[in-house]
Amino acid sequence: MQSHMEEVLQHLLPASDIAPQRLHQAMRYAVLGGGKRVRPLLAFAAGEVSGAQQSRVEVVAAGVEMIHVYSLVHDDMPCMDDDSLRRGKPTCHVEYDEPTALLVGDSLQSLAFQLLAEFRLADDPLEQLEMVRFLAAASGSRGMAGGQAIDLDAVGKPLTLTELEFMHIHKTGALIRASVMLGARCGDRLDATSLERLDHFAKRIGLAFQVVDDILDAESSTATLGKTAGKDAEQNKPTYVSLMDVEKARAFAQELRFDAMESLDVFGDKARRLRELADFIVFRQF
Ligand code: GRG
Repeated sequence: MQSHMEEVLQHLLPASDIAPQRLHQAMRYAVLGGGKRVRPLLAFAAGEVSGAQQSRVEVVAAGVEMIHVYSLVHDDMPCMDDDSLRRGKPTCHVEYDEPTALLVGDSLQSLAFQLLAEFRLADDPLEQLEMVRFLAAASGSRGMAGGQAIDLDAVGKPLTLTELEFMHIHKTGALIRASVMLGARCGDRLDATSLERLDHFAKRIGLAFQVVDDILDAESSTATLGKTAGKDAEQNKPTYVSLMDVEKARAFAQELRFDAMESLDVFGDKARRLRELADFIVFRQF
C-alpha cells in the first residue's frame, strides 16, 4: 500500500518540468520518497470499514499527506523548530532555500484542497463539501495550526498533563482524526453510532501516536528516526516523557491503544486494518 501511495502522490503532484520548475521540484522533494505514510494508511483502513472505492480514498489520502508534509516543511524552518534533517534527508529549506520552503508548504496546502474539490469523493455533493470543511477545520487555527501555536508558546513553560493533551489533540490529533473520518466518508454512509466509534478510535490513536513520538524522541537515535532525536529535552519542551517518565508514558500509550481497539468492536473484521495500524502506531520503533 505504501508503494501504491507513492505512485498516487507522484501522479497528483505537479511534474518537475512544469513552470515554476524549482518550486515543483521542491514540492516533489518534500513529499516523495520518505515518511511512514501513517495518515494515508489510516484513510485506506477507515475506507475498508465503509466499503469505500479505492479511487476516492486515494484522493483523501493524498490530501491529508500533503497537508501533513506542508506542516513538516514549515515546522522545520528556522522561524519554528529550525531543523536540518527530515525523513533521513536535508529539510526542504536546507536543500532549497527558505522562501522556496515557505511556498512549498503554501502550495501543498492549496493543492490538497484543490484535489478534494476536483475529484468525486462522495455521491452527494453536500457530503463532499462537508469533507472539505472537515479537513479545513482540522488543519487551521482550531486544529493543527492552532496546536502548533500552542506548542510554540509552551516552550520553556511548565504545562499540566491536561494542557499538554489539549495541545496534542490539536497539533497531531486533528489531522489523524481527519484521515480516519474522511477515509470512512468516502464509502457507504455510516450511522451516527459508527461515526462516533470511529471518531473515538481516531482521537485515542492520535494521542497514542504523540505519546509514542515523545518516547522515541527521548530514547531513539537520529539515524533510526531519520530526524534529529533528543530535541524535546534539549529545547526544554514539555512532553509525556518529561511530565510522566518513560515507563508511565509507555503504560499510557497501552491504555490508549486498548481504548482505541475497544471502539472498533462494532465493526468486526472490517476494522482489521485499523487494528493493525493501531498496533503499528503504538509498537513502532521509528
Ligand atoms: C507548521 C502549521 C504547522 C504545523 C506544524 C505537525 C506539526 C505541526 C509539526 C510537526 C513536528 C512534530 C515533531 C510533530 C509531532 C509529531 C509528528 C506529527 C511527527 C511527524 O509525523 P510522522 O512521524 O512523520 O508521521 P513522517 O515523516 O513519518 O510522515
